Order: sequence, then C-alpha cells, then structure tokens
Amino acid sequence: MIHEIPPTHPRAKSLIVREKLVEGFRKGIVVPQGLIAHGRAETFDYLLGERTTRYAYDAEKAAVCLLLLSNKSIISINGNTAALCARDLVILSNHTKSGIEVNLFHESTARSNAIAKILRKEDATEVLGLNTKLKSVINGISSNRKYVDKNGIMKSDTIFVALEDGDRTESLVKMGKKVISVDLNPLSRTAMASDVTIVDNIVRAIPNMIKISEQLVKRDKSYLLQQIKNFDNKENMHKSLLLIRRGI
Ligand code: PTJ
Repeated sequence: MIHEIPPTHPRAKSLIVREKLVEGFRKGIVVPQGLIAHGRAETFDYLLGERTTRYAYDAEKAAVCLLLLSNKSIISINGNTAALCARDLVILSNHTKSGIEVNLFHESTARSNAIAKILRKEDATEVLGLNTKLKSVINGISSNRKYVDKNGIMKSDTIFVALEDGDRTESLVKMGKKVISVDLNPLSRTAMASDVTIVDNIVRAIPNMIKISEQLVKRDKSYLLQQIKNFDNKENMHKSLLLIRRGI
C-alpha cells in the first residue's frame, strides 16, 4: 500500500479501499476514469450508511441462486474489480462454477494481461477474454466492451458484469442473457437494465456472496428457483432508493 492508513482512523475502511485503487492505478490496472467512477459510487455508499442493507443482501442471495442455476455463468472483470477484489472474485467463481473473463471499457492489451496475471496469482485456472482469435462482437455497442470471448460471455446464459457502464448490460439482456450487476447507483443504466441489481459496495458484496454460496450450494434446485421467484428486482431497487433518500 502506498500510504499506511492508521486502523484507528474513523474512515479507515473507506481510505484503504481508495488506496487499493490508487495502487491499482499506479500499477496500470485501473484507469484514471475508474477513480472518478469510484468517487461517484462513494457518495451513494455514504448515504446508505456504508453497510450492506437488507435489500442488498436479498439481491446478493438472488444473484448467487442465479449463478448456481445457470448452465454457463461468467464473471466479467475490469480494472476496478481486479484492483479491489481479485481474490474474492476467483473464490466466487470457484464456488459457483463460473468462468472468468477480462472485459475492459478502455481498451488496452497490456492492462488485460496485467489483470489476468493478478487473477492467475489468485489461483484462477482459466482467464477468458485474452485470445484475440476468440474475439466475437456484441451488436449495438459502440465501446470496446462489445468484444467478448466466443467461449465465454458469448456462450453464457448468465453474466455477472459487476461494475459497468450501461450499454453492454442492455445489449446482453436483449440477447436473452441474465445479467447481474453491482452498482451503488440504483439510477445508472446498468442498474436499471440488470435482472439482479446489487446496490452495495463491491468490496462488501463479493465476500457476502461467497458466504451465501457456501450455504446455498447444499440446497436443491427447487429451493434456488423459489428464491429467484420471490425476488423482485424493481421493488428491491426502489427500496434502496428510498434508503438513499432517507440518507439525504
Ligand atoms: O477498467 P475499465 O476500462 O473497464 O473501466 C472501468 C470503469 C469503472 C472506469 C468503467 O466501467 C466506467 O466508466 O464505468 P462507469 O460508467 O463509471 O460505471 C461504473 C458504475 O459502477 C457507476 O455507476 C458507479 O456508481 C459504480 N461503482 C463504482 N465503484 C463502485 C461502484 N458500485 C459499487 N461498488 C463500487 N466500489
């Protein structure tokens, strides 16, 4: 870490997360825009009390059910998610038998390779999205996010996009795929378009999902299906929005 944060500092947790992103930026993992994106999310987190709300937890549970029920699920990784929770994302991918694919908004082969290196260091066995020969294109997206792996996102039925800009989520949903996102801003296009929207900080959401997956992996398919049936994403997001309003 670049600056040591005293553990007794009242805002230690939040400052440590910032340091991780700054470190990721200096190592060429995070783009400068990623720091801005995180700052915007911090505002929503502050208003939510920097905790996992019961609505976020319900969404995390529904997301894990969806991942466990999928035939082929993929966790999409970008600069911010790699810098903040690479290890936890690899663990979650193992628990839910999901693939891992690097997909960047701001194109860079060097950054993709650096992210893959981090993921492999954290024991990822296969990292998709790196082989240019396997690149396929999602129609209707102008950004670099349109390039996905033929054997990964293109073939999958569920994608955990984690932090993302809106275009790809909308297109993936149009393609008939299920999309899970983590976004502290329930008003973002990604949040609005996703099938399951987790309004929580990714640094809390992924560890929660790991614990949930440890419990749910023992449950049968009908239980998982029932959980999804009981989950109403729009209603859940609305409740989070009310909490944010109360925070103001
Ligand atoms: O590494 P790249 O090139 O793929 O770029 C990554 C960023 C994040 C820069 C890129 O995807 C981007 O520009 O994203 P946006 O459009 O800023 O959207 C990111 C969304 O994630 C915003 O709605 C933020 O509120 C949300 N967000 C950012 N950090 C967190 C977060 N939500 C939860 N937890 C966070 N830590």
